[in-house]
Amino acid sequence: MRSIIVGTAGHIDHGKTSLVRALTGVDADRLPEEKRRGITIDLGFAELPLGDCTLGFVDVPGHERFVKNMLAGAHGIDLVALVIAADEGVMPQTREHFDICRLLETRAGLIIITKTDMVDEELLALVRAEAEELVAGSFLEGAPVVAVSSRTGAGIEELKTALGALARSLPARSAETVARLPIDRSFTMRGFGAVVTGTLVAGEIREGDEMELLPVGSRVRVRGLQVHGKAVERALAGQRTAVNLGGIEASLIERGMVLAPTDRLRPTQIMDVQLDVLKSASRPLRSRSRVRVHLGAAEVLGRVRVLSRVGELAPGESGFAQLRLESPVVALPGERFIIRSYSPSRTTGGGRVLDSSAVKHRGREAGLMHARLAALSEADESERVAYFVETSGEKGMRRAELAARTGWLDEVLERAAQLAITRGAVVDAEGVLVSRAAFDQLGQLALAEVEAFHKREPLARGLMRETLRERHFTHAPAEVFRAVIAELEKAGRVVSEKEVVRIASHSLSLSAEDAALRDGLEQLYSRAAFEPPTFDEALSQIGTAASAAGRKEHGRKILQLLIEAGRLVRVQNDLFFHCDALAGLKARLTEYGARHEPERLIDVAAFKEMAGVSRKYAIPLLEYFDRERVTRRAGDKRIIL
Ligand SMILES: Nc1nc2c(ncn2[C@@H]2O[C@H](COP(=O)(O)OP(=O)(O)OP(=O)(O)O)[C@@H](O)[C@H]2O)c(=O)[nH]1
Ligand SMILES: [Mg+2]
Repeated sequence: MRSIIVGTAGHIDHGKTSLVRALTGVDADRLPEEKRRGITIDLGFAELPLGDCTLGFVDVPGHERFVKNMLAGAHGIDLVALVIAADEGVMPQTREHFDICRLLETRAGLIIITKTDMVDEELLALVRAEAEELVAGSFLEGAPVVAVSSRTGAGIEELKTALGALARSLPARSAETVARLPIDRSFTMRGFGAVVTGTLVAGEIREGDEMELLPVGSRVRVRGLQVHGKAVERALAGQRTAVNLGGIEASLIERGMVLAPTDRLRPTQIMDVQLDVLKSASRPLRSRSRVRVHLGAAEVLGRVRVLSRVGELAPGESGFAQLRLESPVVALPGERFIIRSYSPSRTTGGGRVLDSSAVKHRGREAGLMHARLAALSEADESERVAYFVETSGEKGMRRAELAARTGWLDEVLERAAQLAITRGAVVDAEGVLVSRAAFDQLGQLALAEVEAFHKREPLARGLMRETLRERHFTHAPAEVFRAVIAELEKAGRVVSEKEVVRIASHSLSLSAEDAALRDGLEQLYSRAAFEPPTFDEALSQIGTAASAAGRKEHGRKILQLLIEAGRLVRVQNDLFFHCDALAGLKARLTEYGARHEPERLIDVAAFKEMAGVSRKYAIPLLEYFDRERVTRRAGDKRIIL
């Protein structure tokens, strides 16, 4: 069964509540004060089954002081019933409510002329003409105009038929975003605890669901659900829904809070928007002016920053702006909102959220931001992904952050992300999305750094990965670093070996002199076996001019080459052994172990004798073998592993 939400709209006393009663039999004025004063103060609710669909009515107050309450209900409606009393015609809140519906982009509706029993045909025709003039050029142009009297019942049946036809002609709500219930009422029900109500604007809620109450972030449990006054197991998008919540007290819940899936959405205070100022606004909307922002069922104060050179939007103008709110709200791109002046409260405009999690823009960025937001406002899903990912620069954006930023369901997000990747705007760096531009920029920097390193250190094998990461990737997550290097490697630009990265074409071309030095050193250590010289001794034995500091430095680099190639092994600071000597010793250790089963123990004395080394070398060698997991210390002995 389809649920359609119908919101009333119109001037005070024009017969909205009476009409809802004539249609549904329900008096939507439930507060004692409303009954006493004969006016609607806060939202009222009623429903009307109409064949294959149910209309959920949200009855709003017409009084100009309660427009804020009207707004808490108007955001989620599918159809507007614009009520105009035949005896008064179009009045200020007729216009204001109608403006609000236009700004909220209410999809459809109809005009209902009430109190027909109080006027003659001629006056009725006049009001009808006035109504048609009001809506000319808007979404209500050509909409049905139905004349009724709630007192006599005249026209009520025709109205039901018209409502049914409209309801059936409405396209289904888009199902791209996660569940959101902006709360318009909360109260305690004896024996049940906290109950909240609202129009479920997207997704579905099931009994037993764990949910999050935003912006406070409290975890709550759905203990029970009602739709149109009946207990149900799940509520669907577009339904007036009452939720019995466990895990929270009603006194902590306020109108405007949003019930959403846990860990999915994040509250925000700065957003970039597209803004339309009403033609009827009394003055331009200036940057820094304080306004009331109505978004979902919430009302928050904030300041506008118009993103244009003049810094203001004249009545009737549209543009881009940033809203900086004084308290956090839940907002998603595409959501509509209303702006009212701070004092006196008048509806001055409204618009659409483009980026709900923006950063403050500096004044001189206004022009650039204007252009970027103009593009964003026209962007498809994949382009929006590209935009959001780009705003996070080299930090990139994880799927969870993108989900919070868009409100999209996983499959929608993945589809958009894949398209952005295919189109080449975004790179998937091991799960972190980065803009192609930021990714390539990092690649260029890395390449330049490695090239510069080779120039500086022609004898080194390559630049340490860690050094490279610290230089250029401090703001990027590890995934991005690895992906950048991997891509450079795949493209054949660099080779990444263990701890170092080198340019693919880089090869060590030693001069004849250096090669001789290298070979000399290796032979020396090979011959010395377990009586290795210190490095200084080695250099002087080969007969280089080791006294010159520069030569010594150079010699160290050649030594490093031998170490990197695995020919020499640094066992302790200035203690090097030839790899063959160590391999031989390791073989003898293993053999010794086999001869001493099952304990496989060896003490320092036995080791000294076996290796034929002094104590000076025995301990560092054993510690080296410990590190290499050839032996393990056990008291003052070693187990041969
Ligand atoms: N004669 C006549 N009176 C009506 C009709 N509809 C409403 N009224 C009267 O008009 C007055 C206001 O009606 P409501 O239904 O409370 O008007 P409303 O638009 O809900 O008012 P607010 O919610 O305060 O904006 C009441 O005294 C109703 O009895 C009608 O069709 N004919
Ligand atoms: Mg009323």
